[in-house]
Amino acid sequence: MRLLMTEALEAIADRFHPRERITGIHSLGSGNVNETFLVTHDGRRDGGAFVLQRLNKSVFTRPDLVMRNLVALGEHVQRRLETPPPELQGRRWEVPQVVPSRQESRPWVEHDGEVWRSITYIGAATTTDVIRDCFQAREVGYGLGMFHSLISDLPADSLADTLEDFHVTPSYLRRFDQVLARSIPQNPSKALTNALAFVNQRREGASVLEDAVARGELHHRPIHGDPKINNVMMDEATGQAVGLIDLDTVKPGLIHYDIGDCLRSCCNPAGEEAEDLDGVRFDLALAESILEGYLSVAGSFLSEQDCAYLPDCIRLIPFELGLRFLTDHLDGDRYFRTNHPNQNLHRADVQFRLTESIDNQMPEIRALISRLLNAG
Ligand code: GN1
Ligand code: MG
Repeated sequence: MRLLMTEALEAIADRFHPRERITGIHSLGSGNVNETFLVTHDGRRDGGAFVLQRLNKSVFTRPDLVMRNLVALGEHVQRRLETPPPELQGRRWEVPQVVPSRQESRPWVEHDGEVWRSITYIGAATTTDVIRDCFQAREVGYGLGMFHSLISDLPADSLADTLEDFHVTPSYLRRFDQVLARSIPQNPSKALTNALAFVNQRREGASVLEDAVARGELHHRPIHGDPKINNVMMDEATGQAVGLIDLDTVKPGLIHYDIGDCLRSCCNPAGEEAEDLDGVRFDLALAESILEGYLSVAGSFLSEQDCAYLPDCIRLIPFELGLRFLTDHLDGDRYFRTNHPNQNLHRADVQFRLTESIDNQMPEIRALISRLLNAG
């Protein structure tokens, strides 16, 4: 963690905790959208640390609604935990809570036109960018299942839609077409030519989940929206999942978006920023452990139709993320933060390689899912 005690950051942190008691401000995590810091202090409140975040206002255009969702979610899950579900027996489960600002009545502060908020830090737990083994994979699956279970009775209409068309693949495709039409690349590189061709070969299947929603086969429920591997906190001592973080995208959607996103991020052992594309692959054994963990908690609330679309979401969500990265590359890297010019193109290539690997294993993936569902 990099230490970053600038005057501006200290002044913002002071709006949540007296600055004379703050002992350090470090950058935290590797998010592509918001900017995140860990503030440590010598007080006992919040266990000596809290998370400070600058919300990306061009992505989250209504920070007030993001914060309202966070508060509603936190209150709901706290209530549910008063009578913990049997699957939580003997385990720890934590929910990041909004930390109020010291002076304002609203739970965020503005500084130089930017929106900052603070949430509690889950101590004695860590995240990882690349999965270690099947035990950890099972725990990630359990974590997502527990999260879905705890929010399954939060009425979907009590959550605002803070990111319209998030994970609606046909909308990303429309946007891709618009961006491409106005910025047709001159002398495209081989990588770009291949990526564009990849999208065109697969555009037909992009509406599989939304078509199922339109036919009434799948229904929206509260979801996490971004359950990638490094958003699942693991207990430092036991290695068990203890909670999901990064809750800004919690809103109504399909649980399939979450399952697809979790698998695409965990089952590629080379990671999202893999340098060597040849190392990118979809690992079936990890997928099995994640799904096993997920179904051990969530199996009981999946309908037959929900189950029928599981293989589709596993194939779709990596394609969708690749498409989002590629569109942003063509659009001048305005959405996903980058450190070098072709980073979003390379990220797209990684997701497209993963999609190919999934495609090549579709019969095995279908067989695996039927086996797990029949066992449950
Ligand atoms: C973004 O900011 P971060 O890294 O938590 C994105 C996700 C992508 C992810 C890929 C709001 O999440 O949808 O899957 O990058 N979040 C948003 O790393 O677009
Ligand atoms: Mg996120």
